Amino acid sequence: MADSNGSAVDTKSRFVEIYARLKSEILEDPAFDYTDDSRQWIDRMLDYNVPGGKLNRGISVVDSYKLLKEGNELTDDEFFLSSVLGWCIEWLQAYFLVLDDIMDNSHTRRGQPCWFRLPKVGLIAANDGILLDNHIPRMLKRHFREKPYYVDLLDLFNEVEFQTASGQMLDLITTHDGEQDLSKYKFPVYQRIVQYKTAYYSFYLPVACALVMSGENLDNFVGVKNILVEMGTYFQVQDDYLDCFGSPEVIGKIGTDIEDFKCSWLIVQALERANENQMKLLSENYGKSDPASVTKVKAIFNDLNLQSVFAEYEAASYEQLICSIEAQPSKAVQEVLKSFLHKIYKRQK
Ligand code: GPP
Ligand code: MG
Ligand code: MG
Ligand code: MG
Repeated sequence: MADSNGSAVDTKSRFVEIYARLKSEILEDPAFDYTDDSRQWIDRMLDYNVPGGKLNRGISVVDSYKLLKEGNELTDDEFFLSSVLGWCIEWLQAYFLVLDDIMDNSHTRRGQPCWFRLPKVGLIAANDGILLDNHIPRMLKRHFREKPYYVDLLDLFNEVEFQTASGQMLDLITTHDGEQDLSKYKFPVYQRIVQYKTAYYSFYLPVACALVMSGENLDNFVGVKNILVEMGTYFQVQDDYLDCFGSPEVIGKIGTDIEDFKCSWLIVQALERANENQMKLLSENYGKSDPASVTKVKAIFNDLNLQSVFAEYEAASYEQLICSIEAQPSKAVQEVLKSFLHKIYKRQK
């Protein structure tokens, strides 16, 4: 798709170039007197964990900011600043993923071993996560300190990070309920987990960054926030679906939701549809790490036709989202939301 600053490919390559500058600013941070070894560690840790994803969240800040300016070309400074905010979200994502992979006992991420799986890393990854998180306010301070909206940005990142960690807590402690009684995994329980652990940081945050940079007051965008939370819920349903039915070579990670006893969208749907015998088999095999149990659970998911249940959910979510988006009064805001939705609709990874 062409835009006022050239093609989407061009936006992506300009966005990617900015990473090197932000990394070197971190490696030259005067607040810490780096040794050669520690500088090398951070350099490698950042390259391994920050830039290798789809970059949808980060680039969405730039795309959204452009759309909010309604066709006016971005100055180099505006492109750079919106990209810094985009990279702050990618840093936040790297921080969450490094820690999430430890908590979920995962093996691969973005087509390579999870960071903590590397022999020389192990639980040093926990501290690397803390450092990734600490880099965010340092980047914000360096580039936004003089802006009238600086405090709003800090507040936004703090609030969203708190909501995500709270959602992650729900994701983790809900498995205790499921272990006691699998039938506790119902849709409203699921919805609450994913709204907090995924939707705020993945969907609301990029658009909110663009709005703040455009001088808007976020209190006036509650309707937009609700739509983005709905979109984020749909995105996590896709993530849960791909955890079981996606191909690891395409999604870059091997699913662990069944082994981890997660309250995932698939188990919630399965429990709504299972007969007595299937229910018994699910109770016996869900949350077990041996491959035979996982195979039995997947067979029930297949027998219950969850692939078509998902296809229907996907189509219905899309329709509903488009309908809510078109009820938004501002055309520019509609475009921001539609462009985000089209990035994820029917995604395979
Ligand atoms: C996605 O869950 C949610 C996160 C990555 C947020 C983690 C938040 C923390 C505070 C650590 P997921 O486990 O389904 O993601 P994935 O499938 O990518 O492992
Ligand atoms: Mg997780
Ligand atoms: Mg995980
Ligand atoms: Mg997942």
